[in-house]
Amino acid sequence: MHALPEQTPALIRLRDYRAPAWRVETVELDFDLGIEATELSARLLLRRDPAQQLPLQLDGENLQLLSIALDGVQLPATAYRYAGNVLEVDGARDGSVLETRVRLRPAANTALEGLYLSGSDEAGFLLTQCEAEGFRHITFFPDRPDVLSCYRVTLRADRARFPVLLAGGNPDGSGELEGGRHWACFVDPHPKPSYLFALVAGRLEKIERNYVTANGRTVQLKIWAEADAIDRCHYAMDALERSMRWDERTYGRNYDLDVFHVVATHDFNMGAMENKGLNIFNAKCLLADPDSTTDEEYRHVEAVVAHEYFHNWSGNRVTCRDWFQLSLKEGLTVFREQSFSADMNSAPLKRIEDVSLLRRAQFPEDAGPLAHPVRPAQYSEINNFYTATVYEKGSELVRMLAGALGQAGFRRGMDLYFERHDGHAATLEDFLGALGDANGTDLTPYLAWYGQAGTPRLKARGHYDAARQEYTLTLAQPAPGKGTAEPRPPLPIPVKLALFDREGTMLPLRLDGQTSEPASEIVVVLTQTEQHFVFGHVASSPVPSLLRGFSAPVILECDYTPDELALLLGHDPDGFNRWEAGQQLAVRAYEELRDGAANSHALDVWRAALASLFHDTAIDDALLADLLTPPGEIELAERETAVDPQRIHQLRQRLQWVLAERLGGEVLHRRYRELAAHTTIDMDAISQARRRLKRRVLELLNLLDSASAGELAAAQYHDAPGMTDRLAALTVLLRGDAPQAALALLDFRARYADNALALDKWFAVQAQVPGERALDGVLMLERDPGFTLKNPNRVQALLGAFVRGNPSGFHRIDGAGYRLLAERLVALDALNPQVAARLATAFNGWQRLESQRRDAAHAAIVTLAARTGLSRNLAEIIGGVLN
Ligand code: 0A1
Ligand code: ZN
Repeated sequence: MHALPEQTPALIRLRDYRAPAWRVETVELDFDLGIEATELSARLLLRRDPAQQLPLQLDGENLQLLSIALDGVQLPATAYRYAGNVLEVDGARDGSVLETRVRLRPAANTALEGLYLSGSDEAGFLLTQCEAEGFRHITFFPDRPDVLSCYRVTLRADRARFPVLLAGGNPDGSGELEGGRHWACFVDPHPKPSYLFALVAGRLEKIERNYVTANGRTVQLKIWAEADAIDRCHYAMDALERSMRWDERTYGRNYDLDVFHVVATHDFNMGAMENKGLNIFNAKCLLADPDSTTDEEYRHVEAVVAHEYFHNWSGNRVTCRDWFQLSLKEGLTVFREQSFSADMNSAPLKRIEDVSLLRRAQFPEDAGPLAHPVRPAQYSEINNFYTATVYEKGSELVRMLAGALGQAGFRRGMDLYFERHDGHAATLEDFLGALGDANGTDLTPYLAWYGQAGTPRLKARGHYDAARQEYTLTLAQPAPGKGTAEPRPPLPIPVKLALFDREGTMLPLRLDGQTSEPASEIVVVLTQTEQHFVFGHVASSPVPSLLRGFSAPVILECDYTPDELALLLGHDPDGFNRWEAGQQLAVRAYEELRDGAANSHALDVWRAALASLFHDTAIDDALLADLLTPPGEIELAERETAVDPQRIHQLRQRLQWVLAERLGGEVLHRRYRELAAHTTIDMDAISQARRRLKRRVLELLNLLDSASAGELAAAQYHDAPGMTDRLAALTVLLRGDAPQAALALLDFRARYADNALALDKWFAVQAQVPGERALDGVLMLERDPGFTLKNPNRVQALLGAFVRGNPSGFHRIDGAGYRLLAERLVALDALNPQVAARLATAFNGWQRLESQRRDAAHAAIVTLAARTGLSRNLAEIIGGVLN
């Protein structure tokens, strides 16, 4: 029915997996580094699987082959063929040594995959990105994660141009060469897949610290950045040390090399990369200082540093058999990071943040044409599968497993997993097998979660029998298999729950047939389509608090009354569920506004409950800020069928206005003044929480009285001791269309003229101004000298913020937003297919738009799909969204 992209690329399928016919035992790489041209020799010791009589085939993309020798003999052109990104070599045996020499062009590599240049020809540095399939852009190799090899890497370069030479592993000598050149050698004793190879070369500064591991190894920690950024690396160093200690304490995992390098670059397609011994970070996930980094970004830096470090075990020591198992390392590592961040900061706030992200990014992905299981069954371009589903939903699955085993049981399971699979490439079955075996339990029912797309629904219904003093909770998952070709088994859904009486007191829980002491919170696991759970000795009709801490990644449907939700919002000691009750209540209030309901009971209950919490001195400022924030526009859109993002924006604004009005201008002003009186630049939890609440109060005031909020914001902007307060004030000025906004924008632009990461916030905040006018702003900002399509962070800051972070601006009824995106994708795809493909996922969900927008979006996508020469990355996404 729809025009599909010209080239429908070949699909790789999980069920076609075969063990490698050829392995590489050792790799010796010898680089002659240069910006315009780099040459390298690779010496591979080959091992043949005797069971497979296949010719030697190596991956290689865009490589200029200079010479090739097998077992010391130069090969004639008739003895090998290089076509279709595969090099086939005749005559190789088990134990053969293959030597190739190739030439690369790093400065011309705009895709930022393989070996490339970060920064300018004169001042920039060279680096590599190999996950997922970048190594084949560097040399000929069986570039698949189940080929593990020991690496020895020698780097040679001009000393003045490349004073710093780094590769993964331990240093193994360095010295001078003729003509002002020098060399350095690195040996990695741990076998690793090619995607974990990395090198960095150029002019970089470092900060360093010694670290002694729990098992007594002294490790040199070195963080490298360009000279103007090195002072912003100290926070990351502290975060790294905290991560290392935490992994020792929590999982008994020690670091395993003598040196750990971390490098910051401004040119990076993703957040960061866990290369063995040489992590490489997008500067925005590593650099931090109070003047240019918000509190939220500080937390993000800590989280990403931890994530990459934790990969050393979950990903590097135990890696993935194939890319279908990506969540084996990513879901697990996200889970480990989330637990770490919860321990370092506030656990309920972290959970709220993570579940919000899941709902904002993963639920829509799982509900649209790009939906895929946590373990996909097929792909065309693996780089398109670094998704919220693989990462965030993957983490939720690990969280369920950890919950099922309990803390000690999960640790036992993880110990066994690491012990069994250390130095090997594993599967999700291996993971569940180890966790289960260590605990004498069978976790295979959870495999079903990995194989199906879509967010499951969980229906909950309560019935109270006063005569028997019994409360029956009925849980159901709508008939699995409906609408799908193959019948699906029901999923195990762990539901953590508590019961409250109508005064808000938690009740002791006595589950039918259970003999142990009553607890105030228990987990029941729904394993069938429908089950009843009966609780005895319940004196009065209770209010259930379900799915506490978001114990399973499902959409809960429960017909709470607004008063029941208000009771949980007011009393649930589980901070997450308290917030969750408030979110559900806010949705009810929103729906009353939307439907013009005669009865505004939910709205009244919601604002009354929040008004009373606003004066509750026991509540944490940051939690209060979150309670005062209704679900975002993307989440609200998920619940509708003919989506009109502009109307959703207006209704949500109205909802917040109603809340602000109930709290009252006087009260909001007073609270703002109290919070502002404590303005500091400190990073402790209380100071951060104050800033968060101050921002929320100012935003609410802005809805009520934009003139006086504008004055407060202008003052806050100019007096701000740090970025959190400054950016919050700028945002409020722009949203309220305040007369002071223009000056503040000019000031910000000038103040951060030399700080790309801070300038990105200047782009993003303008791209996110709601409504029709945002698009003209984006067109103007594209002409700013600071903007370029060549840098992924700039693209994300301006175009990404617009298409993804500004629904009412992007979804213009005239379709101009869609046409702009389609045009930019064409230009971007020619430079960087990975970044183009990621941006293109903003078209996801177009089918659910109201008809005029849907037609306009469809037309833009079809025009794009009809273009020839799209990358495999972009073609797969565009083909996917049209489905
Ligand atoms: N493994 C990294 C993510 C990553 C994936 C691909 C990249 O280049 C295309 C870079 C990084 C992580 O999870 O942190
Ligand atoms: Zn990762």
